[in-house]
Amino acid sequence: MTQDLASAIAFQVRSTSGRSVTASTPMEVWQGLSAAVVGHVADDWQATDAAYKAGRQEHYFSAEFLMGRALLNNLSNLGLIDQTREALATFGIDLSQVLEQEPDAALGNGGLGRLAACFLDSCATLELPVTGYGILYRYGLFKQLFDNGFQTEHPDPWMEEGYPFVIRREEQQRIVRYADMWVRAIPHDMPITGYGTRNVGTLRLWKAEPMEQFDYQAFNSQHFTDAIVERERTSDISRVLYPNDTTFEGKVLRVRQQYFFCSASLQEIVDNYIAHRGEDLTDFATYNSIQLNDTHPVLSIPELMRILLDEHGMGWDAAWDVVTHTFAYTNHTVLAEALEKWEMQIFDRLFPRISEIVREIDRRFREDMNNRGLDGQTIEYMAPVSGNQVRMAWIACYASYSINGVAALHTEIIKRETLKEWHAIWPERFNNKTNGVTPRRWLNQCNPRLAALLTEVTGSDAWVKDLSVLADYTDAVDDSVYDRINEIKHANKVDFASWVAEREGVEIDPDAIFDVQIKRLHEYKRQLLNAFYVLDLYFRIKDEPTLDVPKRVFVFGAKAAPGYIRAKAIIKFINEVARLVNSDEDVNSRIKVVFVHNYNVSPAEHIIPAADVSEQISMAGKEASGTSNMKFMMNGALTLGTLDGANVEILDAVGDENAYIFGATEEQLPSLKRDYDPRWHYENVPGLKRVIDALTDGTLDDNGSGWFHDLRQSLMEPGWEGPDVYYVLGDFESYRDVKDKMAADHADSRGWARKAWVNITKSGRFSSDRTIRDYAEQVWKLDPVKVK
Ligand code: GPW
Repeated sequence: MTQDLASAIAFQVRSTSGRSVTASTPMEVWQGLSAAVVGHVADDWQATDAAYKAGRQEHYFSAEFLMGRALLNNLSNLGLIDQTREALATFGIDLSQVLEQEPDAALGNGGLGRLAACFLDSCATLELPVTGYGILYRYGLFKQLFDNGFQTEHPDPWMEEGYPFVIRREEQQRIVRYADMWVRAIPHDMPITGYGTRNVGTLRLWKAEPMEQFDYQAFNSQHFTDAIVERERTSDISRVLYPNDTTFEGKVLRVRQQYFFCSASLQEIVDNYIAHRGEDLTDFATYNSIQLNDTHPVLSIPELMRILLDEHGMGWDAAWDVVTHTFAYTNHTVLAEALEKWEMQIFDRLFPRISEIVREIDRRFREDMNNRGLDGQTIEYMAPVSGNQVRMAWIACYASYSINGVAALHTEIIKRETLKEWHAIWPERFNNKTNGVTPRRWLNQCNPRLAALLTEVTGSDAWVKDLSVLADYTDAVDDSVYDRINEIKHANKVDFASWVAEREGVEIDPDAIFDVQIKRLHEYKRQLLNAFYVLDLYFRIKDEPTLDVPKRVFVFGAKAAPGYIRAKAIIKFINEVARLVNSDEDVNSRIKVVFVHNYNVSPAEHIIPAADVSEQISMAGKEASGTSNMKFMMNGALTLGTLDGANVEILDAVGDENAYIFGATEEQLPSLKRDYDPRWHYENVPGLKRVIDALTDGTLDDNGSGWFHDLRQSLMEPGWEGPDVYYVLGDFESYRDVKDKMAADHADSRGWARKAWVNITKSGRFSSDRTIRDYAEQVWKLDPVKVK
């Protein structure tokens, strides 16, 4: 078998590189091996596609899929890792070196995009007929570098060297029509393998291309450059991922992108329905359901109306009936700045027919609400169109048969506040689906040492497909397992330390506590609170050089949206704190700070298995769920967090003794903030003044940008929403207390390991398999379809 595999790989590598395997570069080996894997699944993929298309299907519409690397994931799902390692070894090639060649497919910003990727993995593993639809961005999320501590952004042309995991399906192209241009949408399919199944699902990513490769008329005349420019204009649509996370940017190109993938996907889904069941689309929703990943794909609602009305001659009421049984909407945030509102004029200009349909939805909505006896003010507030704005979340709520939040607390908040008017009318539409993450990538693949221990303790690898089995072992192990847990964590930290040394040029001690905060940079996530702790600890050690503090490494990873200056200021601040701490011989043997640049999926796979402490410190009520909290838990890191998002449910699963919770609760905050005075905390909480003053007293240098002065102001001076909107000063003292306590507790290594073990074994609820089963049973009404 190894021989067969070896020759299959050799054949593909030679075809890719035009050289013998041994003379090929590691990148060429990656290319060839990846192509061999696609070849390996081809027949099953085709069979799965045919089987899924014949029955009821779920379609997951998302502007983002943060897939990360594909090769190891596929080898693992297909059970080919050992064979592949041996086959490569016959050529003297090291598999792990080949795996590190692969670029991340970073077609997403953060949690929302990565959630979509975990969901696809679970759907394939559970053999559910689900297809993902999105955009094939030529440039993924920007690459982040630091220049003197400042973030700089660089393009990420992730496919430019060739990417075997997407297959162009030229013949299945559709045309997307805008008032000012028509565009070809070319599907590019990625196979989605599942663990221990022959089902292979599909992620379909659309690429925009001009109708004609060239306008030959112009090409042959003096208008050569015009022809090129026109060509660029259409390709622009799928050129780049917008780098905003939880912030809406009202750019025309962004609406074009959204309409582009919605229209192309719906055309295909409707065509497939007709091919199987004929021209009468009345039963469309019996065979199709569409999950809207936030409001980015909400243009699908008027677009499906248009297709049913204009292209299939349905009446409004019949079409609306189909639409309102097709769509389900997931809300991912309560932040007002994320709510998508488009200017009506943009719709008028790009797609006047969609404008017309949206206005008609609005007219009927108002009439409907009037008949229900709602007052004028409420109707105006809820209306799909108001002033010159189209409100995408309101359209989603009006047209969807299901509306869900992504953690229990978040769902309660949207019912009580964000979407309360909708909940009052349609309470039955609301449901919670707490997020999850795939244990394949986030445990089995990234932490092979822990995976082996789990298999040993439980007697089989069944946990990979059913993480809940681990709960039987929470109390069923002895000290020898806790010792193994500590050995594994230590070995992972040694690996991580060498990765950091090579990638960031910082030496860290594997015996220190690794305390990690990795997520997009946002004020509400409060990386600043963490950095203030570090700076305060630095001052404490300087004050009292004999202070007995456990060794610590503080790890950060975060990208800021390029236009979010306050977030960029926080990055600069953390980098300056790192410079101060790491270069001070009085402290740098005890504490270090590492800011991992260009944080992404594959760095996360190196960082998370080595973490002792998982920082989940958002202001309560602001983080809808969080998903890195779940990844850390699975890998035995203890949560240091607020009662926010899914942290609440993690605490519930592990118990008070096995998590470190601090800070104001969502319930307490309104009254705490009513007469909140950050200056009081600044004056009265020991150490806080010194830390805040360090922003502007010359301790730290912002290189004349004025950014640190602005940071100080945002905390101390009354502003539009008041000073210190995210309660950083208010929560500082309780954060410091709990974090100090946590560090002290780490000294009891068996006690710590026991807590880690509880976290690992109680993480079953946070597998995306559980989440997807809940969606399938409760929202999608979808049964598995086993292909072979
Ligand atoms: F604003 N989330 C995200 F709600 O990563 F659309 N990007 C986004 O644009 C939005 C939400 C949006 C995140 C949430 O912040 C996080 O709490 C949640 O765990 C994640 O979505 C997945 O649900």
